[in-house]
Amino acid sequence: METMPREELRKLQLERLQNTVSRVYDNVPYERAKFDAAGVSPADIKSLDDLRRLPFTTKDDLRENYPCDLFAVPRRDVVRIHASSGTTGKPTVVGYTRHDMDVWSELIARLAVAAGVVPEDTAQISFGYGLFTGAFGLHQGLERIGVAVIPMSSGNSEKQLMIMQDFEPTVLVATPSYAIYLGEMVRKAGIRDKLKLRIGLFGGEGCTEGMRRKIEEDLGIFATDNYGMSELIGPGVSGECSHRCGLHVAEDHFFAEIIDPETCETLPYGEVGELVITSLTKEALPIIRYRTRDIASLNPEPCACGRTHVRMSRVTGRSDDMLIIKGVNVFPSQIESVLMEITEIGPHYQLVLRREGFLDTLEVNVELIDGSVLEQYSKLIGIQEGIRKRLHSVLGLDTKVNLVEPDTIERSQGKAKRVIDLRNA
Ligand code: DLL
Repeated sequence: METMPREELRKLQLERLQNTVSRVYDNVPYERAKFDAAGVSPADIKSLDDLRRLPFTTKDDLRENYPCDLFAVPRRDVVRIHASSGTTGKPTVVGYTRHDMDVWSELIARLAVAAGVVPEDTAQISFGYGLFTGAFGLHQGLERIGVAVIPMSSGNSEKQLMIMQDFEPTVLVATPSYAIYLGEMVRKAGIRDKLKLRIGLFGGEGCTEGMRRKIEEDLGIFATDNYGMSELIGPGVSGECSHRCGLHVAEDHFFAEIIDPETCETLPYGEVGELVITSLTKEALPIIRYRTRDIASLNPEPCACGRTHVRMSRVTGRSDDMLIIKGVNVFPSQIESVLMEITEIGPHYQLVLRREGFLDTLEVNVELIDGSVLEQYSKLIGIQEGIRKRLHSVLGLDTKVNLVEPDTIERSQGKAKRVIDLRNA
């Protein structure tokens, strides 16, 4: 499936799309009403291009149908329910049939094998077990390969290190921000040589190349970036192979488009925009044209690994986490890239937005590696100014840079919350 010629793949996608659209139309009244309002029916889908005629699905559609009204199968066929980690209001709820579970495991197994995981490996899963799809998703997929799985969950970092030394896992599964925290603890404890870790399967949030390098150095691993979202299946939508030149989208199960988030027009391959994904095989919760809000681009060229599925760039931000400061569009990942180049500071930072009068200000709080610099005024000012100038040239925006003591910025055990927006507080 992963190396299928693209022509053949497109035929398979069309067949699966037609099937999905019919199932949605027949079984989900809310979706049928949306199709009817848009004047389109399953019979109109004669080619993959016809997909553009179908209405989008958004997080609001899921919220309006809370908890399970978008399910396309009766409850007796549902074997698992997860929910997204919504920060406000009710979570969005997602369901799986036995077949969905089987596909999910297969997709995770693919990602792990693409990263170099083998049956002899042992994996420490440091994603939080619960409604979040990350832990269970990776768990099932790694078991499918024959990996010995340690369901560690997140948190209790001292114990994570103990298990890491005693059970000798070779694979670490975590969010990049938790991995950076664990890596830092490993470095401080001077136990890197005692670990057998060799591969990191990371995902659930973005991570710049600079951040990845730091994690790899601290833990002595090779790490891949894996993308997904609960609404579509969870992890398993796309992931890097060992060549690490884009994330292969599992195109036999998902159809990916990039749209202009303003006009909603589909953009050609190569252009950057909002990722929109249609599930092609999901049974319990099939999703048509889901607006992920994640910003990326697609590359259909075959990869050196031989896989033919389209590669997605790493996600550079979400259209809804783009900060607009004094009219300038800023993605937190741009700031992270700048910070990662500076040798005197560590990987922990926080962005604080305030409104002073009518003006927005951006404060960048970042930890020094060596706290004694705080007592060396001219050195401190030198580092601060260097960062401020570099940020100004990249963002075109003035920032206030605060260098703080090591270990003072809150560590994350799941997805990091790096932006604190106090503008409407
Ligand atoms: O985070 C699924 C997942 C778990 C993927 C573990 C990979 C590994 P949600 O909690 O629904 O699902 O959050 C989905 O997280 O729309 C992105 O904004 C972000 N995200 C997930 N993976 C990545 C990634 C899981 N590799 C939302 N890079 C998505 C950047 C990511 N952002």
